Amino acid sequence: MNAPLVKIETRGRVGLLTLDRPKVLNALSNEVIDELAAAMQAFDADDAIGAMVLTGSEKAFAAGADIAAMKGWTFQDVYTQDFLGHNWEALKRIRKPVIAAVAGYALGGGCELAMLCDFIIAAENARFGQPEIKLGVIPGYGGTQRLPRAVGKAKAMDLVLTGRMMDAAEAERSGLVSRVVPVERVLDEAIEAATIIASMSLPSVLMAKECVSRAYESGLNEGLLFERRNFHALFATEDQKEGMSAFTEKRKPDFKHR
Ligand code: CO8
Repeated sequence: MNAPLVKIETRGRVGLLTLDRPKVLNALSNEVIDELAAAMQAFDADDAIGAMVLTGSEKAFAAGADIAAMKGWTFQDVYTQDFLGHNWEALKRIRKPVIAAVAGYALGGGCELAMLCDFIIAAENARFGQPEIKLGVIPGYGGTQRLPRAVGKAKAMDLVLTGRMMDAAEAERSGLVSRVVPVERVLDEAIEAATIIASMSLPSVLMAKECVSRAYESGLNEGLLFERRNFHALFATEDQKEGMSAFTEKRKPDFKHR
């Protein structure tokens, strides 16, 4: 049996997933994405888990799709096997929040994988880029779509057309990442954030994620209506009663996640 490509652990109510192909800087093959999707789906279905963290190594979150594997493929191969299709779509359907803890390179598919997460906490040594143009192709899983939504058209065009990398400071200034911390802090920072999220009422966490995601996928009026209906729906939960009672009684809420 082959060694696992993704390390799967838990830290309290947090599911921790670590890409583990150090020799090729965590290059993403179909097998990696299959393993990742299966692990995330299992955490998504696990009542003991409230949020997830996805990380790589200090040198590389992921240096992109596996170029050695892709080199000889033809249109027929990638189209008929639906490369970047079903298994990446499975990642998109994960309902619990996923934080990317990015140190080192997040390039090509690696940058796209980080952007697929709900937010990115970066180490000071992080480098983001979409260098596919240098290989004679273009980004294949959201680089031309999620990047402009995150950083605006000008910077996205710059990165996608020149293939240059941006450092963590530029990524934070541009809105791609939510926080930048020293490299030795990045995983703990992400686990602490995920632990806070996992301590909140699960129905409100799921709805908050769904609503913020909707901001990227719909017009303002539809998004506002979607938000209001979800807000109304949360008044049907036990945790809304508990959260508001705890506030008025000046104690910590004891959420039951229902
Ligand atoms: N695929 C396969 N192997 C890789 C990749 C990769 N993307 N990146 C690095 N490696 C391998 C190298 O070949 C090398 O192997 P070996 O030791 O056997 O020669 C090893 O990792 C270490 O790499 P380097 O020696 O190059 O390390 P450096 O520190 O000198 O350079 C870089 C680090 C700058 C990250 C450099 O490795 C690099 O430029 N890598 C390629 C980056 C890239 O072009 N990424 C985009 C790939 S295309 C893509 O992602 C399409 C997206 C589609 C959606 C997602 C699909 C999964």
